[in-house]
Amino acid sequence: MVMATKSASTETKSAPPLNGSNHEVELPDILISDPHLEPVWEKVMAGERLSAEDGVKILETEDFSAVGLMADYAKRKVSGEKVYFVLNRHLNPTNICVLACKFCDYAKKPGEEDAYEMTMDQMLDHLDGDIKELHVVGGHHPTWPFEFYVDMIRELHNARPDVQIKAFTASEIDYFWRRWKVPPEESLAIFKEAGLSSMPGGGAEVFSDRIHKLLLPGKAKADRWLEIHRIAHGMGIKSNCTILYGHVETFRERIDHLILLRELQDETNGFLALIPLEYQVGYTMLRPRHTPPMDDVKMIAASRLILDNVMAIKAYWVMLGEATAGMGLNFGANDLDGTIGKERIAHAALADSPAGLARKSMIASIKDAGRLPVERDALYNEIAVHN
Ligand code: V47
Repeated sequence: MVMATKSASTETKSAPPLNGSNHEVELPDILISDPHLEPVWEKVMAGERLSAEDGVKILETEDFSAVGLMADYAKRKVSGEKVYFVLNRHLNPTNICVLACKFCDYAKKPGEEDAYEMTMDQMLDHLDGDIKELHVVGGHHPTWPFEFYVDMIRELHNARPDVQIKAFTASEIDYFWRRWKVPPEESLAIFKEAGLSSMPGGGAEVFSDRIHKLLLPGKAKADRWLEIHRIAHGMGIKSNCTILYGHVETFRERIDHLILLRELQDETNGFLALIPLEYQVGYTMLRPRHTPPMDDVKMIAASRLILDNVMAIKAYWVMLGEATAGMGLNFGANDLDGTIGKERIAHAALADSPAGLARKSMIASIKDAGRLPVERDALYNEIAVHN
């Protein structure tokens, strides 16, 4: 059953405390040159919820330093000087996909040049070194049976029970229903029993019927994406959430998307992190150029300030590049994601970031931003603080 989502509300109410982590933070003295930001800062100082209109003002302003300081204040209240990272690998088992999303360079049709399907041994090879998290996301394959995915999770888990498996976007879980008639409650229970630990946040794109019609016909819509995460959270499966920005969406559509995520988080408290995904222009070229770095960091700041109930906001270096991601750590982000290994989705769209980073590069980037690197697992349990 598809459940109706509430429309993005603009009401003002207080932000809820975040999982017991409320750091004492001195109020910064912010010199605001854009008068539109003054009421926004008043609300942030008072711990009041921002409205959709406030969010749009943050994206529109040219007063970068004020926005950065506001978001940094909100971030430090949540996690102090800490910036998290995880030793992880991305596993993309196949790029063969029945969908044809207009922003995606990764998906291929069967038999097309560069289409691939990994063997189980190739998948198991991703479990190398001292990784703590395996991120598994792939195409919506036309013929791989549901049982193959269950075996995949079981074998990966049995090979390395110490590695937490974060697998399958809501869009893939929806596809298992559409293709194999396995409802989300059932597929998630089976995957959990086989060793799945949490879910990634992909497939959300932008929660807007206009964008859905334009860019992702046939893919799970907003209501369904949110419903599947609601089900997962109800079963004790934590998840992440994303927004894909920097293509044909409006600022208001971005903020409405964040507010729908905030509403679900109020209900379930099941989201661990938001990852704002910067559109990689690649060959799809919905826009001629990447989002400029200053707009990327404003998007991070807006995410932090609107999503007052989600602990981690990631500066995803794979899509932003290391330099912009480093700046993001001063605009409200408190997570650099992971070491990744061989990532294929952004790199198919010509991302020019390196294929993977080592633990020492993650630590160096976080220290360069003046922050405290904290190594975590997939569920944000702290493993080591690197002073
Ligand atoms: O769902 C596809 C996006 C997502 C492009 O949960 C593109 O921790 C930009 O969701 N430009 C997959 N984005 C990546 C993802 C993710 C990444 C890192 C961490 C987590 C997490 C999740 O990539 C897809 C889609 O939204 N995508 N094509 C593109 N050209």
